[in-house]
Amino acid sequence: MAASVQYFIPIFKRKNRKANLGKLEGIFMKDQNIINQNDEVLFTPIRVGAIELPSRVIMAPLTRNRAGADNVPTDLMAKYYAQRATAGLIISEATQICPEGQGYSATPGIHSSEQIAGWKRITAAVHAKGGRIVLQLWHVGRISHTSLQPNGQAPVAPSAIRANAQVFAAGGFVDVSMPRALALSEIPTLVETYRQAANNAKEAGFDGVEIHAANGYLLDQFLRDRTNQRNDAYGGNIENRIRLLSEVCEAAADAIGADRVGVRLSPLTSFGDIADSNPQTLFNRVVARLAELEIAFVHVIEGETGGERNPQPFDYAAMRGSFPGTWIVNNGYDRTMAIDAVAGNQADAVAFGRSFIANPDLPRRLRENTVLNLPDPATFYGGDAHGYTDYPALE
Ligand code: 8OZ
Repeated sequence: MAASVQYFIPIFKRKNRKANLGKLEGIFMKDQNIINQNDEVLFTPIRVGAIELPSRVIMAPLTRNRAGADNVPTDLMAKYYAQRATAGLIISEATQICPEGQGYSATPGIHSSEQIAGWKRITAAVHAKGGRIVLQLWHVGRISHTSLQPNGQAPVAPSAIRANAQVFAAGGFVDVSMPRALALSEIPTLVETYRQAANNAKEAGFDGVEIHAANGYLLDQFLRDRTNQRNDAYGGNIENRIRLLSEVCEAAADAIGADRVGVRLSPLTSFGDIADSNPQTLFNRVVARLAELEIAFVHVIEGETGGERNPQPFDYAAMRGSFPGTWIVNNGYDRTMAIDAVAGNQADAVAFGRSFIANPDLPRRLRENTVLNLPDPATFYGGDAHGYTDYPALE
């Protein structure tokens, strides 16, 4: 905290003091809320690899299940993302890199020319509004059902271990299917699929990619010892379990530049029936490897995804180690928590999920400390414009 005050006061002094005081008084009188100088810390610019952000308020990736036929992104999705273009950075909803990577109905892909064309309309709409957007690259691994897989085949995973989890398929929620273990010979093809997806993202006009290695999906399944029981170069010790993520990052970096690649991690989540016997050691090492690869950012979900922030002790500062890139945090942050995290240097930026669903103009609302619309969970997954593009912005 002390460091942040020292950091912020000189900036404050450089500005027109009188104007700032007037602004602060105005906000104070309107909301009966004491605004302190640190509040502006979320609205200082930051460079994330090659991407310049005007603020540290990030839109988290949010699965909304509104893709069209053949998982092509729609014009309604373009409207939704463009409405949120004032985010410092938009991280797109999770997007499958290949048909086998799908685990829920109506999630978009980035593997067909129609999907690339659909995303092009979205990136153009966001850029036209002055925003920035990266694509989250997704392969669900074992979190899928045969009805969502090409030819009704079994989903793939590091090991043939079925998750105690459900996915949303055409008829509603169903238990996931028994996966088959990927053969060693299939792994280079998988890495190439990520490379192609990163190239497709570039072609579609994205500013970069976020590799989804969180929430119990394929790359997370390789990282953790409950789900990865392989005895080849991609399983066993930590170095081997990290290998696939490392190769995927290298391939994406080779395709579009390491300064346009980030990774999302969730060291403590049990989402997707995932677990590891020693997450601290594992994730310290994962981030050290990502630092060697010089990727632009790490985006960490703290605690249980969408739930308990401290389910067990964990040292996030140790996980961050000496990672020199941007550190984005996520999971239930409100305005005060976000300001404290950035001002206290626990994070460079904060990703907001649910509050971005309900508030297309969230950055402005956080800056002015005004009331937030409440999200309606009944319209999160699937449906039409209702609960998607009809949340009001401030006048
Ligand atoms: C909610 C519903 C379906 C998928 C994640 C991609 O948790 C998801 C997801 C979230 O990362």
